Amino acid sequence: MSVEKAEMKRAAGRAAAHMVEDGMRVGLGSGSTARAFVEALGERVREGLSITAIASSKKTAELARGAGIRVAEHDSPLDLAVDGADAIERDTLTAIKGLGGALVRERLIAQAAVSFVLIADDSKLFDRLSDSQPAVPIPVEILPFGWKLTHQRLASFGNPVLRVDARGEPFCSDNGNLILDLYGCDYGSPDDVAARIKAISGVVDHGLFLHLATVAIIASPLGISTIKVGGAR
Ligand code: A5P
Repeated sequence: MSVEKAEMKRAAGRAAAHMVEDGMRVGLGSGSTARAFVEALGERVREGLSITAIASSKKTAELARGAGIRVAEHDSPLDLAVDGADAIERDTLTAIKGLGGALVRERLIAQAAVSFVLIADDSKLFDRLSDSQPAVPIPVEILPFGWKLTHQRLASFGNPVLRVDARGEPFCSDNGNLILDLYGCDYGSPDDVAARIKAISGVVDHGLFLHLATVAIIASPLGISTIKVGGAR
């Protein structure tokens, strides 16, 4: 990652950390931009902010505890959740998430939050989600049981590729599942595609995050901009 990109992620993380208020229950995303948020939030906690956090991955939970943030079970609604994204559509704030492999818990957290905020550098922002193709696949978490059959069913949407880890072994999510990265999906109507993918037995969840984010904090070399659903700034 370039120094400039890392600084943009830190700027977005800091801006989101300033949205957190005393006493809040806060959802923590996963990935490098969410990490910047957790680090900035940790600084505020060390300065006296009192919050309870819910982490979307084992890695984020470890990072948060290390930063001095209290991490609890996900058992009640959240005031705010902050997470990164792989692609964000400017007007709708529809996002593709899950290249880090934490999409199931990320959605469980986003859905429980009164306000779900996306943070990203400007390379993640697209006028239309389809403009992010073919670079950004839709990650789909699936059960290991019968996975080849699930793979076959998903092939009617595009080209599903089994994700592997650094050793070339099938990637295993925090939930013990596999991930298929769906390339070349034609999702003219993302709602329809999302519903049809979710309806396949064996699919646990997919990375299309629709109608969840209310605000996106986008960092560019020029600074921070805040985008609301509908494109308002
Ligand atoms: C994790 O599963 C993902 O949803 C991440 O939020 C997403 O991949 C963005 O990650 P970066 O902030 O590292 O680009």
